[in-house]
Order: sequence, then structure tokens, then C-alpha cells
Amino acid sequence: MTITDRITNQYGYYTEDYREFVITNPRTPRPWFNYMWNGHYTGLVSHTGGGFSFLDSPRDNRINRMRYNSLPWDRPGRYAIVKDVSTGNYWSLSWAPTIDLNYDKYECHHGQGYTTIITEIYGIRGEITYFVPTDANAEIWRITLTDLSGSDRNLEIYTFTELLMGNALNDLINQPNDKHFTDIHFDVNLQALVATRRYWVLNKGVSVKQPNIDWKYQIYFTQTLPITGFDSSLDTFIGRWRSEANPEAIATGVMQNTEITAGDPIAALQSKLELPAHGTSNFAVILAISPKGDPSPLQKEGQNLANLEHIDRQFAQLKQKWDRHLSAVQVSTPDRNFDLMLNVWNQYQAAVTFDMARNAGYYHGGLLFGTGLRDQFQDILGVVMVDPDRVRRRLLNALRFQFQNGSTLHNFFKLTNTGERTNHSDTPLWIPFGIVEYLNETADFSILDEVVAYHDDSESNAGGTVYEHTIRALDYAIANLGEHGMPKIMTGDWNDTLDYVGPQGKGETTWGAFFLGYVLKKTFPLLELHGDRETLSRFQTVYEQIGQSVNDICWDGEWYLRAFRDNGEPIGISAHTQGKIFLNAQSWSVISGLAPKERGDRALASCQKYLAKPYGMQIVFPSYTEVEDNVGLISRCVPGKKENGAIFNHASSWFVLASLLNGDVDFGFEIYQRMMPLNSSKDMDRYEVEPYVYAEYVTSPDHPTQGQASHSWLTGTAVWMLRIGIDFIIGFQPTLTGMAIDPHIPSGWQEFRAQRKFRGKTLHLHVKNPLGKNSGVSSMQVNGVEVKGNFLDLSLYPETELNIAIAQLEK
Ligand code: IFM
Repeated sequence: MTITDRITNQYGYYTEDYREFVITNPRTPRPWFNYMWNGHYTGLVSHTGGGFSFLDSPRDNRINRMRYNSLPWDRPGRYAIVKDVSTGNYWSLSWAPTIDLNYDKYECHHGQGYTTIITEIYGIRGEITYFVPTDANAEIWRITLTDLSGSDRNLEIYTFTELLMGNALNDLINQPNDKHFTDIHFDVNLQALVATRRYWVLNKGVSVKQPNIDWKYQIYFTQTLPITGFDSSLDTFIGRWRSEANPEAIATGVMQNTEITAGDPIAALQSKLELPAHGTSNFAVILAISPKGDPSPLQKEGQNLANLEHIDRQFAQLKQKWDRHLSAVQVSTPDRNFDLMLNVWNQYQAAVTFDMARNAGYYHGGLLFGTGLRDQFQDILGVVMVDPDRVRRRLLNALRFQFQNGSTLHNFFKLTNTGERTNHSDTPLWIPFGIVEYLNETADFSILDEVVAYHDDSESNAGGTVYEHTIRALDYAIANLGEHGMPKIMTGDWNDTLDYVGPQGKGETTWGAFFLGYVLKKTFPLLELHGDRETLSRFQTVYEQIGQSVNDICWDGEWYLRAFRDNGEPIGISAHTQGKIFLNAQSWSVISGLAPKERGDRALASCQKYLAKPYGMQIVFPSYTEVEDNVGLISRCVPGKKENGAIFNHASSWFVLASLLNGDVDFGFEIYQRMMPLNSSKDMDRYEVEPYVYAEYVTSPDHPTQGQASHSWLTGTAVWMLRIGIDFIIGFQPTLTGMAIDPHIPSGWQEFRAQRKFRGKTLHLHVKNPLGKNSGVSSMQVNGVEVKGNFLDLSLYPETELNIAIAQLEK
């Protein structure tokens, strides 16, 4: 690939294999983050080395600090500073915090699970790679320094990170008291700073009443170069009226070797390094955590984290892990942006959302949300193709937060197993959604017999099977239908900001009705296979009734209204001056199969008329400009942002799906394209956030900052765009009994190829489209043999590699 072929923007480009996004100008509009994590140890790392880490819970078990509400928003971080002793010059290997210096070169390579920053300045090339090993609760900063000047160099290396250790919310609001419990010493045998805290807030909130327990972990901070000094007092290391950009210890070259029992903690180390002319030095910094009382991870035989060869093997393992992960799906189509998203970045983002939910991000500070049940059951969609065992465990874990009556907590925190019971009307329904998706992928029906306790079970009630959990979620929703025969909206539905539409328990949701219909329908094949005819026929009746109710009372003429308030007044109708048309009520009328064709057509055409914008679909139009107390937060939010009229990508993806299902494939694909980050970020200085992952929203023309995006990374958009791309555009649609092949492609695509792993086999698909159609497969060849229809019954094929050829699309 020549430079001009590169997929590029003003701040960087994708490597040829799309596996890295390389930032070449560090002055990005915002910090651009990446994740490094292994399911327990997680670090956010920005393109300047900023960010924080935690073990399991970003609220309860934070390792190092993040400074909220200050600029730049990625400080502090994990810094390695090199000092040239002969000149006194010092500089950071990650650009920040010494950003005022004139670097000759800067590059940040964000890859899957690692970030490498390359700099050149003062005749030294530095390369620092941050990553979390797959099998150790630690982070590694792997460093290579090379002399470019041709002279011998006398260097000092300073590495440091500000510690928190424990409850990050408490650290934020009670910091002056919280600093009386720190214990840090330098362990001479280990050659490491060892840090802990004699106190841990591990209760639901932070309160005046204090717990009486130790933080149960110890942190180890070391580096593979001989250590010549250390500090654990932040004040001492930084010095008075200085900052991380010019610590006194670095300016003077003198570490005070502080071992603190009170005060703000830092882990800072100093080493000396003689680098010969043109010479190279390799070393690493290790920040590890393990339970108090366990042997130090720095001493483990054969797995010594402080051993450079072991570290390099771990990095190779990480790369192999991602090679395997991404091999689940690979596509080759005429649209390079589409390919790079599906093959790498969309799969990667979906893996991040699977582990982070809406919890630990730059825009989700990790203090409030925990793991949302609704999000969790959607986020499995990205990973289930790759790691069904992990998804199985995740589903069984999340079911513990369902009550006996079928309702659920809205969210939960990993370490405390507590959460909020908010009564969002849709949350329980994502359980059947997730279970059926898991079964479609795996056909692992044994999960249905697993027994999981309900959240309100007593000792004597041993819980219910997964099958029962699934049915109870639906029965809870059915038991909570309102006067119009539609679900009561209660605290809100998928749209969290419709939170005051139905607080008295009367208001009803049209989107919720379509969603309930969709989920009911999704369970029909499962109920059939399970032989549960009684439930099947009951659910089929409810499905019909919902369809009848919604079509009787929710059709406004050109689209479906969005909800009824407690007092029976509708919202989302043409007679209103604000919030006239809501996207979700239209898309889901089609997705659920409950809109008659003519109404579905008109509803989607209205969306096209009022809601289609250059970057995707606006969630509601016109945005609310006046506060409406009996609608909720949506009308308090400024117009054009978030749920109040932004291009809300998650909802926008559902419009794409509805369009594909409705036969409007070219327009649906066009919206898909508009939403892809490289397209929506064309005006990068306006868009601001990472151009390699989806953001939750892009500001619509209803706000002066239109085109500005926010809440990147942690959004349900990731899994929906991924699965709409794989299942509906490419057309691999898994079912309980096999795989339907049903592409929906733009008429301009003359052919494409794709590959997907499925139940132990690899499916290779080659679709030709000589007639310039969008969809319609009436026959295909499987390993050279003609098959009628588009369904692949895997039991007919002993082979593990299946070549599926489609000669033409017909619709
Ligand atoms: O549905 C929610 C999601 O759970 C969190 N982000 C906002 C969405 C819409 O309100």
C-alpha cells in the first residue's frame, strides 16, 4: 500500500492490515484512548500515556488516579521520563506531560490490547509499549531506547504513576481523610515499591459510617534496570508548586527514598543508564497487583514478571489472542471502511464493551453505573462468536440479578453484588434476547437447565432454571401491560431519559410494545424446540394482541407515536411542536414485524424525511427546547445532544436494520456508511473523539456544535453495527438449527467474500451480484453441491471448511 492509498485523516492513519491506528499529531482535539485488559486487570491508556487502571471494579478497586474535571482529561498517567545528565534536558517517552518540548517525531500506535508510543528528541529514539498480559494481573511498560546522536549518552530514567488503591469515589470526595491509611515501602529483596492501604470502602455507597476492613491487595512497582532511587510521597517527588511535567526529583536528579504511611501516594523509581553511541537498551516497568498474603508476582518461577524474555513472550501471546479473536469473522467487500470496521475495529470495540459495559471509560468515569443488565445482555453479541464459554458464564452471572417475579436490578457492581432496582420497563426483556442469541450461536441447550438463584431467594428457595428465568422475564412484562395493552413505561425504557413519562405506573411505551413483540417472537422457535406448546401459544396470543393495540391506537397518520404519559396524553405526534417524531418507535415497528407493510414503509419514509442527517439518524425531531416535567430528562438536556435529538448511533443502527428488513437496502446501507467513524469524523476538529470506534452520539444540527461526537467506545452501537454488518449485510444469520445465508448489500456491490467461524466450522462465502440486486438467495452451492434455498443445515456436512457460493442475488 502506498502512502496515498492509506486510510487516513488529519491526525493519523490505519496500518495496511488495519490492526493499528497510528496517531501522528499528538495535539488531538481530545485524548484518544485505548484499552488494555485481561478480564480482571484493566487499564485505559491515552495517546499520551494518560489514564487509570483497576482490578475488576473501577469504582471499588482502582489502582491509580484519574483527575476528574480538569484539563487535559487524561492526567495523571503512566510516565517514563528520560534525562540527559550532561545537558539536564528531560522528556517524556509518551509526549505528555512534557508537551511543550519540540519533539522531532511522535507516533502513537493503538492496537488490540496495547499502545505503543514512539518519540524522537534530543538524539534519542524512545519506544514505550503499554500492555496487560493475558495471564497476570499487571501492566507492563516495555521500553526501548536508541541513541541517534552518535555519542555516548549518560541518562537517568524516571518512571512513575500516582496511586489510589481502593475506592475511587471515596478518593474523590473524602481525599483529605482517605490519605491516613497508606503503607508503602521499598522491598530490597524484590527491588520494588510495595504499596497497600489499611482500609477499604467496599459498601454500596460512600457513607459517614466507615467499614473496618483492609484493602485486600498489594501493589508492586518495579523495573528491570537496576534501581538507584525511589519515592512514594507524591508531594516529595513532585515538589512544591510543580507538576508531573517538572517534578523536583527529576530536575535535581535526587530521589528522597520516601516510604510513606500517610499522604498522597506515588510509585516513582529512578535508574541510571549508560547508552553507547548508536546503542540500544531494552527494559520494562512492571505494575502488578495481587492479594495480600499471596507470593509476590515478581518472584513466580518461570513466570517472573520482571524478566524481559518472559515479558516479550507475554506480548506475543497477546498478539496471538487477538489474531484468534479477529479470525472469527473476516470480510472482503468493495468498501474498505466497512472491511476495516468489521475485520478489526468494530470487533475490537465490541470486545471492550463486553468487559467494560458503560462503566469504565473516559466519558464513563467508573464511579456510578457499574454493569447495566440491559447493556450486558446486548454486549454478549460481539464476543459470543469468539468465546461462547465466557459468554455462558457471563449470562449465568447476570441472571443472579433477576428477582423471582421476573423483574431485575437495572445494574450491578461486580465486587459488591449490589445494584439499583430502578424499574426500567425494558431491562428484564434483554434476558430472553441474550439467551436466544447465545443459543442461536451455540445450540448449547444445556444452559437452559442450569439453575441460578434469584436475587431475592431465601435459603429455602433454590432458584430457577435458565429457562424459567427467561420465561419469567417475559411474564413480568406481560403482567405489566397498561390500559392500552402496551407495556407500562415506568422509570423509562431503552431511552433512559423518558424517565418521567410514567412514574405513576400508568404511562405506556410504544417502543416497549414493539420491543416486547420482537422478543416474544424471538423466543417462538425456542419454545417450539423445547416442546413448551402452552407457553408458545400464550406468547403468540400476546404478540397478536400487542400488534392489534399498537396499530389501533398508536398510528399518528405518518408515523407511530412514542408513548402515553400517566395522564393518557401521547408524546411523539405531529400536532406537537417539539418531540414530534421519535426514531425508535418507527424502526422497531418494522423490526418487530408488527407494522403492516404500508405503515412500515410510511414510518421509515417519515424518518428519512425528518431524521436523516449527514452523520446518521437523529433520535427525535424537533429536539425539546422547553422543559416538559412529565417527559423527563430528555427535555432538560440541551437540544441536539444525547437523547434530546442527537444522532444517537445505537438507535441509528436500528434504523439501518429496519431499512434492510423492509427492503430499503441502499438507503439503509447509506446510513450505515454515514455512521462509520471515519466518515462521521471527516471534519475531525469538529468531531473531536477517536475516529476508530463508534461514539454514542454525534451532535445534530439542532445544536451549534453540530458534528461534535461524544461518549466514544462504550456504546451499544458497537455490537449492533457489528452484528447488523455480519448478520444482515453480509448475511450470516445463525438460528437454533443452523445458519441462514441472507445478504442485504448495496446494489453497487458486484461481489464480495466473507468468512465466519460457526460451531466448529469455517464458512467461506462468495457472493456474486451480476444483476445489481440487494438481496434474495434462492439457491447456493455448498462445497460444489447445489442446495435449494438459503439454509445451511450443518449436520449434513462432516467437513470443517464449507465453501458457499451464491451466483446471483434476485431481489
Ligand atoms: O439504553 C441506554 C443505555 O443503556 C445507556 N446509554 C444510553 C442508552 C439510551 O438512553
